[in-house]
Amino acid sequence: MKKGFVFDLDGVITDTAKLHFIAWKDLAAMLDIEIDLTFNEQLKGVGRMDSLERILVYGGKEKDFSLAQKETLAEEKNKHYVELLQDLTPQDLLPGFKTFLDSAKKKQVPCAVASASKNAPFILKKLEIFDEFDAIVDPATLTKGKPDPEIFIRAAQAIHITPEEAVGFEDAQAGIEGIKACGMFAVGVETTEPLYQADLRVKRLDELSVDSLLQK
Ligand code: GL1
Ligand code: MG
Repeated sequence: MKKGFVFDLDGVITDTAKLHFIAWKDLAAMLDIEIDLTFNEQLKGVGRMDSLERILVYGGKEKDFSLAQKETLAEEKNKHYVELLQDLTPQDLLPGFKTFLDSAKKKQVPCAVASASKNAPFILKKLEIFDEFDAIVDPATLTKGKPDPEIFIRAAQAIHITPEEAVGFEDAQAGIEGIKACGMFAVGVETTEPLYQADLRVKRLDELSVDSLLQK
């Protein structure tokens, strides 16, 4: 029996994965590195500095910048990303998410957010669902990023359940791996690429019934 839900944000709650891609693609272009959607799959679920490192390695420029320069580049990407977020409204919730969340809340299922994004609280406020969550893990307090399970373990703790009692929702392969590594039940929200190891795969969350998930 499951007792609580743990959601990734970008690509599960809202389609900000697409905005991250725009901001990273522009930053990479400035450095003469071209990234495409296939490469972007490797950035999904990966935090800001690690994403930048992966882009630099991909472009063969990992040794070209000091830490301070890399921090400036990451800040620049974030500035652009935050600009792209300004127009976000509840209309930008992914289809089916709100219906599913409302149903979970009605049944008093505790819900947490496990996102590597430092912008998660801001985005949830823009989407007008910040108050619906019982916990939001602060990624600044983590020692390891996805696919390490740390963020999912912390999310379960924050809603006072064990990982085995939780269902995790992810659109990134790294996220599914983290969910499975701590014994959670994994729901893969698939857009383009197939997600391996997911216990269930859906296109949108309202394909699922809260009751049947709680019985997993
Ligand atoms: C960071 C990365 C993004 C994305 C998210 C996780 O977000 O920069 O590209 O991978 O983590 O979905 P942020 O910059 O908002 O902390
Ligand atoms: Mg995601």
